[in-house]
Amino acid sequence: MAYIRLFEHLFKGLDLQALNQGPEFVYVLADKTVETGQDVTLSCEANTSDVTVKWEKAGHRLQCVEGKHRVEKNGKRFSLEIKNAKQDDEANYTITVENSSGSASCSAMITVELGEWRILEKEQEPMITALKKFKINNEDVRELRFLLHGPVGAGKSSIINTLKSIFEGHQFINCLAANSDTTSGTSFTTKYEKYSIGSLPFVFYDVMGLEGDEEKQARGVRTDDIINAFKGHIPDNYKFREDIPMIEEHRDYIISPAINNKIHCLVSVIPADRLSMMSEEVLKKMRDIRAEASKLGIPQLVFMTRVDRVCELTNEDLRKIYQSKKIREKITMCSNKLGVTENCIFPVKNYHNEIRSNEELNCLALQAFTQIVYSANDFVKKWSSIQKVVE
Ligand SMILES: Nc1nc2c(ncn2[C@@H]2O[C@H](COP(=O)(O)OP(=O)(O)O)[C@@H](O)[C@H]2O)c(=O)[nH]1
Ligand SMILES: [Mg+2]
Repeated sequence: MAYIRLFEHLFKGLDLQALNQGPEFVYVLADKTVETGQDVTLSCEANTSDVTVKWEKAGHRLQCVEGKHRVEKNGKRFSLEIKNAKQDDEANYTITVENSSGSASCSAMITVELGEWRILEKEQEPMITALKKFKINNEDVRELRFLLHGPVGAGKSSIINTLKSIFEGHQFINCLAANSDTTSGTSFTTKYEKYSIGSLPFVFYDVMGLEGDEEKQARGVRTDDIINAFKGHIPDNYKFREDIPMIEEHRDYIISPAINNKIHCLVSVIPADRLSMMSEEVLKKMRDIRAEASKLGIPQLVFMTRVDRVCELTNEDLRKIYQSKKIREKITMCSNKLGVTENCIFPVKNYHNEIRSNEELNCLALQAFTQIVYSANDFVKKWSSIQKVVE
């Protein structure tokens, strides 16, 4: 009995179990998400303090930087503090505690979210009011004309639905948009049809989608027809033909188009969730069309749709869209594939299964819409000054 007491006395303060079996964690590290610039601490607790501690970042020994990392050991508790988190602090961190009887490890992921990289307007009313009051800077122009262009199923018709829903006060879900299941093969739109937005002086044309694979190569509106549409040679309701372009000899060809017949802004529509799968054929056709628009001085912007399908953060809360790394990456990818600067790319989410009006969704669409309205207006303004010089 006396021996046992002596033994207990000698090893007082030490955890016998840990000595025999090696250390174990009582609390493990937890994953943390932090905004850029914030401090973050990972901590855990073992069943003994008699250990040496090693921290690793992404499988390599952590190089502690002064003022950046602080490693602490306080009895059985261990922590790693990272100050002023930056993108390159995002990693999996592992702690290993070790003594002569063995070792134990646990890991956690630190995710560093981007700060807001663009501002999402919070209120729709000021934008709606400004657009309702909007006056075109060229008295010869009755309405600003936008051409929506992009692959089948990109969400071109849905953009029109979304804007109509905002300005006409009720939902236009699926009255123009195709069902998701039917968008893989054919396009819904073949006519050069004009869509108005309430009684505003803005109209959209939604041209038949592009198809890229070998068999369907001929599908979609011909590039020469789209260029003729830019220039104002194509009349409303003209039914595009895949085999024959609209030519001067055609009875409906507008020979001397006025500014009112022309397209004032090209909107390329790209589905965020299909961007990486888009064929080089389709992308080339889109780039060619953009190059033609550039020659004619037509402003061009990109609406990147279906953003809710590529980012869970955005899907759950659209207000976080401009903090999303995934959306940012898609914008960069889109910029590289189309050769457009990132600030010309606007992510949008369309109404597709929502029943009620949604202010965040509207704000995102209105910001993008406002941008194309101002770009188109600049184009017609420039046109009117060119006309004056000619006269
Ligand atoms: N989840 C989601 N679905 C969308 C969005 N925009 C369009 N869609 C759906 O995508 C499909 C194709 O859209 P549609 O407007 O017909 O494409 P279009 O061929 O370019 O006119 C339809 O089922 C739409 O409901 C969006 O922002 N999010
Ligand atoms: Mg359509």
